[in-house]
Amino acid sequence: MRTEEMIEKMTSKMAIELEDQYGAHNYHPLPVVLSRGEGVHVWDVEGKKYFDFLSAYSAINQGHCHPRIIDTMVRQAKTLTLTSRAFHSDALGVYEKFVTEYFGYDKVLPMNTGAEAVETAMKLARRWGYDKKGIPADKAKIIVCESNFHGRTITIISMSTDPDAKGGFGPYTPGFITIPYNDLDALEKALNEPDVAGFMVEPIQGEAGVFVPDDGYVARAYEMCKSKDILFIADEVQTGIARTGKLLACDHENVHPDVLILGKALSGGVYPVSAVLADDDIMLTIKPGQHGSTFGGNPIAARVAITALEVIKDENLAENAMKLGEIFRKELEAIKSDRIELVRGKGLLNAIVIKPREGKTAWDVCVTMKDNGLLAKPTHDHIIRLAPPLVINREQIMEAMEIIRKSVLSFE
Ligand code: IF1
Repeated sequence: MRTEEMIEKMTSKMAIELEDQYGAHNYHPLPVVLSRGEGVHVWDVEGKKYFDFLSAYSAINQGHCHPRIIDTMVRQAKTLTLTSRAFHSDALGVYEKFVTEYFGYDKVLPMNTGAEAVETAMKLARRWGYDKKGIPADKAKIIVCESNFHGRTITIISMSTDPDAKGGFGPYTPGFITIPYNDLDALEKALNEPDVAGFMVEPIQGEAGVFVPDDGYVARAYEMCKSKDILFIADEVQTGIARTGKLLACDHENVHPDVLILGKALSGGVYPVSAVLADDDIMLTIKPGQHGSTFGGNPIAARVAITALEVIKDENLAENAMKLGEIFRKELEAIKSDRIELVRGKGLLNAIVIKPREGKTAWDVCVTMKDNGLLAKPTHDHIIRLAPPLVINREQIMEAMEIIRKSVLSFE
């Protein structure tokens, strides 16, 4: 069958079979095949409508196919898509000024994926450690937390404590000190180790199951790093861009990270755009030719990111996430079911912990929610992350709540 014909005649069954036959098996998706997205909704190939409560792991904060962002992308795509950084473009400098003023830093290093931005932040921390702090060559260490998730490259999984993410891919990159999350005593001890350049942390651990640390943890950790002249590096790839009810999760504690890592919703989910922001004393330790990427800072990424960030402010999406998140958690806590062990989250980054019983796990609850018209995905066996686009309104949250309630209670 010709490609056009296949697309013409596509069914969910066909799509799944094609992926199984021709695609790597590095995911285990829910059995649903999506073909359209708009706002908080997606539709499958057969035309069934769903609430999207994953938002592509918080990349779709502005809602699917936001018209303003799409318009910007289409306009730029018809004009100039990619120059590489061998030449200047008329889009990059404008974006760099916009994004550094938006978040309050001297400079930005533009990349594409979150993992690339995390790798960039680690290279920056090491270079700053050697050039400014006088750490002996090849001795720099970065403190990270257990149950972290920062991406899938060999160096990033070298600092992972998740056997699925890390196992079987050695040898690993050295230079990491791992401490328990949300444990300031452990951090204090690690900060006294020699040659530490930075502490990299998610202000809320997303993949681990939306672990919200104790109030004050981020602020205290930042102060402790400052007292030891160690960089506080915030990975806000998932928690940033208004997801937790503030522009950044660090804003809940008025922390301005030394190095800020952004990705995902930086483009509203329409294009891979990530960024590392820092002030000159850190950023200028990387010299011409010492770092880069073919697509980093390309004209489409630059224009799209400006529009995506304008939408966040113009539509008050952080305030909306804060307000609706509170309502959402209250409604979840009101579900009378002992299947729900606990509810946790901040803004519209939330999770429920499901008590497995008679072999039924979070996966089964997600399949039932799918059948009832809402898409979410378990993270680990017993936790379901619930993270709709931040453009969701109160009526939609209540409608989605009914689906979640009905689905959970069907396991009573
Ligand atoms: C997958 C998880 C989430 C991230 C944080 C960096 C990155 C991510 C805090 C890397 C990416 C994605 C990766 C994707 C699924 C998703 C995920 F389940 F893997 F762990 F969100 F929790 N820092 N997270 O969350 O960004 O290179 O992907 O652009 O790998 O399955 P990326």
